[in-house]
Amino acid sequence: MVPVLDAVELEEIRDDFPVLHQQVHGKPLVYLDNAATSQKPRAVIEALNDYYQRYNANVHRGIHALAERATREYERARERIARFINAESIRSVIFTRGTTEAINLVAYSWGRANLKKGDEILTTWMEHHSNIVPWYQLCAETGAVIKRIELNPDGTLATPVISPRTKLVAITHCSNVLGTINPIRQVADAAHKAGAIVLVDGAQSIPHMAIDVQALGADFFAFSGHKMCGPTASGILYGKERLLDAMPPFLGGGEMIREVNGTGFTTNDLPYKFEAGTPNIAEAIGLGVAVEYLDRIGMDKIRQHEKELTQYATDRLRELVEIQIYGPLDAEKRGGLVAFTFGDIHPHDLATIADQHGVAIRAGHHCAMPLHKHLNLGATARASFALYNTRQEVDALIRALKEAKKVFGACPTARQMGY
Ligand code: 7TS
Repeated sequence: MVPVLDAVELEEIRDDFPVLHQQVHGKPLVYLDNAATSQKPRAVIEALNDYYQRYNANVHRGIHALAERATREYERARERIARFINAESIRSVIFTRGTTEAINLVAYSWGRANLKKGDEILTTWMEHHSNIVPWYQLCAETGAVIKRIELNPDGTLATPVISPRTKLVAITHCSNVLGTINPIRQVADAAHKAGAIVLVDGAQSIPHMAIDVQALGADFFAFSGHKMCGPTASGILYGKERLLDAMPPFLGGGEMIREVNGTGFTTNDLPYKFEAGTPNIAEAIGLGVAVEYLDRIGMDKIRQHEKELTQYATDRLRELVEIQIYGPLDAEKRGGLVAFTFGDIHPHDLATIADQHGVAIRAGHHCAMPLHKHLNLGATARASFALYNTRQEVDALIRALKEAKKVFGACPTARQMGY
């Protein structure tokens, strides 16, 4: 099969990412920790520099030239992002610091206004803590309860059981451990039929595939800029206007008000109602540039490349005796990441040996402790891909794992040592 990105195209993409061209412990860097954060292309780094060097000013306040330019670029980023996700309107696109803040916004604002004792929040076992803890906090305050959609043995989602008490379905689009891509449209249709709304955690999907929030049927869609080639502390909450309009503000302060008098305030229009205080201006502009960069390459191409790479990685990993991969084995059903354990070698030891070979992977519970407990696992190792990764890099990971086996194979196993 001819790869979707040939060697020349891939090399051109890699050239856009300055950080990739370095040695770590005397070996070429192989960065396979993209689910934690992706690297940034030069265009994004330059956009940050450009803002600070040429037009640093606050937005939506000044009428001087710099302030007007900053406001124009900030709002242009919002427009680009709105188009990128096919948002209802630019009013439905709110800048946040990332997925965590976006989900907390919904939990505090929509949640406290709409949930009461006995209401149910339906979620899954494969959520990141940022799509669990805000709901636990909300339940503790309101008396609402959490229910979960079960997992199939292959790591895919079982059919959701939505009760008349379900008010919200909070679900990840793509698991950061199992890699599973969830059937959001089906879940949303079932939820809407039962009168519930759907919040989608898109942190691990939007960097890797084309997203159309309306086609998905998402009422809210949260994501982080830093996992999709954008700056840290950039992110978006997309919400249906109808819902956002009815919600009280999350944070109070400048920008989110229309008028303040001696006794109270009235709120600003969307999206500003939810953007209190000076926002992360440079980061928002940088996210707009990241989106433009991804768009230029094409999200369908990126998805295809990562699918090929994930299938290659899964197949190569499975050549290793004692490897256990979590989640669906078919790359069609998973995003660009593979979590695994390798015999009795502790995942932290695997990550340490890999690092010595220049290969960056993550080990631990990946902020998904309930999932690991549900699967009876302490920790997993995880390789996660981005548009710039190559098959040669997967080969480097496999070599590092074989080395780990040599080092730890002869030692008492982790289990024998009691951890
Ligand atoms: N949701 C999912 C599915 C995630 O994978 C993450 C971060 C978040 C939410 C939180 O994103 P933040 O930008 O607000 O922090 N996941 C990971 C990870 O898998 N390894 O490091 C961070």
